[in-house]
Amino acid sequence: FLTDHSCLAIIAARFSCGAPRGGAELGPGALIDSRIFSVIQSKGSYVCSFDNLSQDKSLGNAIESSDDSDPDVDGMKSPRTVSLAAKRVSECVYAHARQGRFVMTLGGDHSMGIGTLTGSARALRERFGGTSAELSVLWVDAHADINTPETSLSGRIHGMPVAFASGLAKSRGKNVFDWITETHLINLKKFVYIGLRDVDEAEENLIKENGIKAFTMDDVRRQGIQTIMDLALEYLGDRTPIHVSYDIDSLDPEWAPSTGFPVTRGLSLEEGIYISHRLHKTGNLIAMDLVEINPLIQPSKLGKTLESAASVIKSALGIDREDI
Ligand code: B3U
Ligand code: MN
Ligand code: MN
Repeated sequence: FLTDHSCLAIIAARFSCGAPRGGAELGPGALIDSRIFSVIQSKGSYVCSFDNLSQDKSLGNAIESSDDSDPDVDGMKSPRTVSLAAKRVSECVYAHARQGRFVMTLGGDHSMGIGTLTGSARALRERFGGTSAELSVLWVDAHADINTPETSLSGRIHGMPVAFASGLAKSRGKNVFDWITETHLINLKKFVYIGLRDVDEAEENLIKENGIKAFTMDDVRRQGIQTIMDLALEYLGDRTPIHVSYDIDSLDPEWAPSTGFPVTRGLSLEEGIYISHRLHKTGNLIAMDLVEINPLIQPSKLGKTLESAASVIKSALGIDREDI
């Protein structure tokens, strides 16, 4: 898909407004400070560019979400703040992807997935037109993140990105997410989950009703990650650009403790790396998100979490551990 793999656009999405507590906005800085991207530039012969996006203080943040400046809309917490942040991410991803660059977005909470997926989908529509190269999405996560404002029990938008990016969710009140138009939307028929193990009942219904392909952790344990990747890639087809949205909580807390919603029985680091490796081998990977690292949670184990994230990122870029 003519992605210029020598140009790597790194977007630091320093936001936590979609999550119930702060800290995730510090994830991108921690990853960048770990110098992983120096290794990537030297070993992978990539030229990296950096964009920094951060929360607009005037709109408040997750901690002050009941703040008068951004009252709830349809039960959503911090709706305007999240919408504005996601819109900025969307425009930034779009601008790079439109030029054929590989886009790597570092989070930040997963509500930014609204921005990354819509930015990728729009850029591809413009570059290739129609449905000829419609975006495929692999969502690697313990959670399904497909609540709508109506089904969400928390009102937190990091549990809703799949619904907004696919058009399942529409903000009826106050037109908060009105910037999302047809051209931004992903197709749920070209969407696969891997790693699910903490899914709300309403989310399970949405997955069934919409016929979404989902491989849970039980599936991974039963069939093995190799078979799961065979099935996932076969389902998406071999002539399709792929965007992977990688929530670090897909990994077992043993490997990624510094995250807001750790869930036991997750992927081993080896399995997480294997997913990335297989995606790289397709030659069709055009964008990656690595989200939900929270340096304020289990700070003594942040180093381990960052190392795991770096391994997953490097294998997606074709830099294997033997190379380093
Ligand atoms: N499904 C729950 C919990 C949750 C989803 N994603 C995260 N937590 N990280 C919700 O709030 O929608
Ligand atoms: Mn997530
Ligand atoms: Mn998650």
